[in-house]
Amino acid sequence: MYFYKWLFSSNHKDIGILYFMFGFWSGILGLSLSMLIRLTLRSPMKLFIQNDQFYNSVVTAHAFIMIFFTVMPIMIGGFGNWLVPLMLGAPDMAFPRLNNMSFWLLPPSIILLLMGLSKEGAGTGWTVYPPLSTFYHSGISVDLTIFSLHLAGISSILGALNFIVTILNLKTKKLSSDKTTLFVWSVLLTAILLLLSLPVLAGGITMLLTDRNLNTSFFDPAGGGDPVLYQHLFWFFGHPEVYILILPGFGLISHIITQESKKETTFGLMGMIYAMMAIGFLGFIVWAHHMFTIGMDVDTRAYFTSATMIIAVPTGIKIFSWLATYCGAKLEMKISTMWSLGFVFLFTLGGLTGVMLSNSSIDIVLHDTYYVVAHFHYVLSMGAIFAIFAGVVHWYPLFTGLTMNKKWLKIHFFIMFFGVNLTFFPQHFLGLMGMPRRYSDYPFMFELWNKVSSYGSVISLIATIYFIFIMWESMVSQRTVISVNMMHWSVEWQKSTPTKEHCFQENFKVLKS
Ligand code: HAS
Ligand code: CU
Repeated sequence: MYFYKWLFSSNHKDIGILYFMFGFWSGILGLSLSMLIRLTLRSPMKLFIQNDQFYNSVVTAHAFIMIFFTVMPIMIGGFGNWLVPLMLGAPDMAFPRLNNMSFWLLPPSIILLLMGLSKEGAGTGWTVYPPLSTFYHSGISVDLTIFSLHLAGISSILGALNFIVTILNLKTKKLSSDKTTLFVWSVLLTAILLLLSLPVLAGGITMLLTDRNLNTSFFDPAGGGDPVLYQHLFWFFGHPEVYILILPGFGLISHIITQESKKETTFGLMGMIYAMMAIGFLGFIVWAHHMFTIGMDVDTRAYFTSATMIIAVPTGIKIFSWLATYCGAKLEMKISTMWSLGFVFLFTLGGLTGVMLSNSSIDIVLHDTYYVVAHFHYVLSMGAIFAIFAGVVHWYPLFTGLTMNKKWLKIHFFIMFFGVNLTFFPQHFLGLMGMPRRYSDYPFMFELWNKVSSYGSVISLIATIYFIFIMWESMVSQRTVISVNMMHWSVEWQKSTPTKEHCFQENFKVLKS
């Protein structure tokens, strides 16, 4: 039965498609929540969401949905499942049924999250710091959110195990480590990061759960605990998490840039691999740059500042290697070229503001302001999401057997580029003016840039609707072409997309007529 095919599938391509559809759906949900935020902030005096607890819960849900249910499923679940076995020459993932389970843990997880939102709401931010998340949230929303994270965490850990085993064991004999493609490397390193960081989050939120329900006091000074312990546990996960969100994107961009510049590999292939390893390693020893305001002693601040700044070196190696890959190539402004160049430019902007924030003394001023919000949206909305768009437009024909209208895609790119920059660039100014994050109201002096930002978000919304239209059009316009092709034409059309079998046993021989 059709329904069974999707429910019980152990085919990496089908599961990849499921991840894409799930991630896309959640992305629209996350986008909708962001529109509620921007509608509220378009002017002072809370003219849209008037309940502060609800406003904060929307912010929290927006972050969780975008991180755990959009970027991670699409990049690792979607692109990872689709491309890793193909790039390894493996028949499928090492544990195909575990792969199915990784995916199907996500829908219950997001349902728990949304149940939390529909009660009194977890107005804690995605960091879920106590005591706000303990004493000041007495309902069940925070518990539901914790359970949601448990499930999403198990899903990711199982997926990570699967990718590590697949990559280490299932590659064809000839693939030495320098022949293993950069996307596969990026997924391997991401999986290791996931495996080492998620259990720490799981521990932290489980301790929070017992503090809330079983009278422990890990994070309560009245019982000998310390709320700062939670922050350490959270950020020991949280900082590697931001590289989990971007490393697979780095992998995608490397492939696209290599192909679009018509070269065999990126410039400095080994440098790229070592840079990703260095980013992954350094990502584990910089976590307290999120906690400069807790009252840290000066030596610790000096250490975390310097360690954080070092990450600019391997990241810079990647940026300049991408540019060097493009160097000398005859650039055709194809649509995936545009997204990849957009990625390199805007991710760099976001990275540079990160280096600003890594200065502990500057961060005392900028922490919890919109400057931080601008920083992470440049690396996420314009880094991770641009990488996803680059990958989607690049591999859409492979994944679906369809092609999208190239001219429209170009227009979409420009609308989106304009929209996200209009949304997030002014937030740097708001941050420098001192506007704090996670409030639904603000003084009138912040009105102008908030208005501009809200208009920008509407432009990004229009771009997204336009993209949905382009995808829809690709499906309806090519349905007849495909059926004609399938009857008469070349051999690839005789297979459905994705192919029913796990993989071809041997390459097809295409006979020229
Ligand atoms: Fe970040 C907060 C520092 C990369 C995501 N980051 C966040 C948050 C998120 C996030 C989500 O040190 C908010 C969390 C929350 O809810 O509170 N971040 C950095 C640094 C880097 C960085 C140094 N972040 C990312 C990536 C993310 C991400 C990637 C997701 C995809 N970030 C911070 C800090 C905070 C922070 C503070 C805490 C702020 C606070 O107060 O809360 C680096 O990995 C960036 C490296 C990239 C570059 C660009 C390319 C490099 C070139 C080489 C030359 C550059 C040099 C630097 C030599 C640097 C081109 C020159 C420096 C100049 C300033 C000109
Ligand atoms: Cu960080």
